[in-house]
Amino acid sequence: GSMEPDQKWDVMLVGGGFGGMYLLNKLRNFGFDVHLYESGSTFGGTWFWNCYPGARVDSIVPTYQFSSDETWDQWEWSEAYPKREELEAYFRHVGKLWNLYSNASFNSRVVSAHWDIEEKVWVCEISNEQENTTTIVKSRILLFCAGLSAVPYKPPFEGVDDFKGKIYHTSRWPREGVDLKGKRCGVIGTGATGVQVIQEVGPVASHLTVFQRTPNIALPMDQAPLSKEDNIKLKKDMPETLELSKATWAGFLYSWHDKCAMDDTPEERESFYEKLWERRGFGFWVGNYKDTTVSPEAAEAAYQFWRKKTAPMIKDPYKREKLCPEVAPNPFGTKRISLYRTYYDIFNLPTVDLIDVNENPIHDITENGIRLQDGMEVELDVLIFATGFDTITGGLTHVDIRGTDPSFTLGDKWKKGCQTYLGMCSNGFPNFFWVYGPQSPGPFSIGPTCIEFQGDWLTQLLRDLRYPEVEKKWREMILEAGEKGLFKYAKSWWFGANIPGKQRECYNYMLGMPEYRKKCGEVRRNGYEGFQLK
Ligand code: NA7
Repeated sequence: GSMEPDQKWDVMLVGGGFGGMYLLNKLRNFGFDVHLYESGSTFGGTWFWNCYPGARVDSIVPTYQFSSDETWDQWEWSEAYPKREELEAYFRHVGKLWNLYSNASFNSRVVSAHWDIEEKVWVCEISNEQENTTTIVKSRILLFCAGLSAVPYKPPFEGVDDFKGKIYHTSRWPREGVDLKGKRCGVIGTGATGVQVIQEVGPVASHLTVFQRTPNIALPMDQAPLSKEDNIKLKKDMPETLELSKATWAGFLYSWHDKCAMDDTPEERESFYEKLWERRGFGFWVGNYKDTTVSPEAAEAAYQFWRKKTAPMIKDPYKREKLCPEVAPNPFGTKRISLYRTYYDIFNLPTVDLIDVNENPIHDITENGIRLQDGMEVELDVLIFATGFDTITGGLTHVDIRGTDPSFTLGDKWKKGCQTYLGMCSNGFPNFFWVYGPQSPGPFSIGPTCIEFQGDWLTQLLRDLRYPEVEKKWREMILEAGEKGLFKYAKSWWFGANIPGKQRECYNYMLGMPEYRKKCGEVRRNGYEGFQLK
């Protein structure tokens, strides 16, 4: 898209993932002059940036897509949990279908947004890092769709600059790929990303050292190829799928079980766990006993079952105890669970080591690799940071956003605690909103489910702001009355006909003074109905 300096929009969207794409389509359909800015070079958001090997979605296909039929009607998924590459193709498909490219600017990072009190607009500075240019854009409404994982986190280890090999953060992986064959690799971090990248790097690297702080309580992924017939069935079931995902706690196709864990006998519990385990996927998490993340006994029972299933996969007793410790690292289910395919098998490879950085912390990074507290040096060619993000708030707090009081940013306001209303806006930042962010159910939801709900809600709000309901009704009544009789046929200034180019419509209340007196009286008696008294 083109980008004129000093462009002024009704609504400016920041971020081109699910949120930005959904809102661009929706707001444009309602006649808003809307434009989207994305720092990546195409749509996809998190799926554009996170192009490390093995990146794939952990939410099962029918729930992880836009809900409107035209988007899935012409689209086929090849797997229940598609790869990043397939998701990127999906975003291309939707971008074309909704014709979004003409209202989007790529390689455009919003670095600051300042509210102009006089003009009542957001003045935003947009930087194009490729071309090293900066543009100023104004917008009445600013709507952030930067997601939960916009700002990568790299722990500040000493000596990073001394390292002679290559360092990559998973979420800023080179798009052209990296050849890891025969390389000595190190991965720091075993979150959702760590699990996926370790599965890919393990078999390829000449040696892989995993630096683990907290073991991931990973569940087996119910991955499956999807045939043409499967796709037809998925489409046929979409109405029920959508209804179900709207009804569950976080948009998953599972609900918590209606019993508490200790309501069952140990045998009943065992057989319930077995059934959940059979289904694979997140069932053993969000389909578990309803008190799993509430009662310590329930959490412990689920953890020990998980451990019993998982531990036998790992041959080496040291690695086994590190990956599935006897004592749960956190209450079961209270930290992001991942879905694995080969994660535990990878640790059976003779070329894969595990280091517990609680026992032996990373001291610093040297020119050859990582030096641990006890002096041991792990030599590496490639060091991979799978250390996550300034999750949830980072996408908002790392941008210089200043509202009615320019002396502080949104990030400053939230330093001592996040303050929002409905998890979509924050006082002192007028005409500023976001989707899929702090203090909403977003961080523990399937993205599209939360995004579409918030996107619809905000669109309605913006429409109501533009034309308050009472004005809409008043206008309808005026025009309807104007249609009656012969007045509408005359070229009169009652109908705006005397000024070339002026909107031709009735500008007069045609029902007469007595009716008008009555109406205004009613409004007053009803507490000035339709006014917002301050
Ligand atoms: P996560 O889930 O934040 O995982 C980051 C990992 O990095 C995690 O294992 C951390 O250990 C580890 N970490 C972070 N700092 C350090 C230091 N200093 N030393 C050692 N290890 C460290 O990020 P992901 O990218 O995996 O997942 C991102 C989410 O975004 C994912 O859940 C998706 O749903 C969307 P810790 O567990 O904190 O002990």
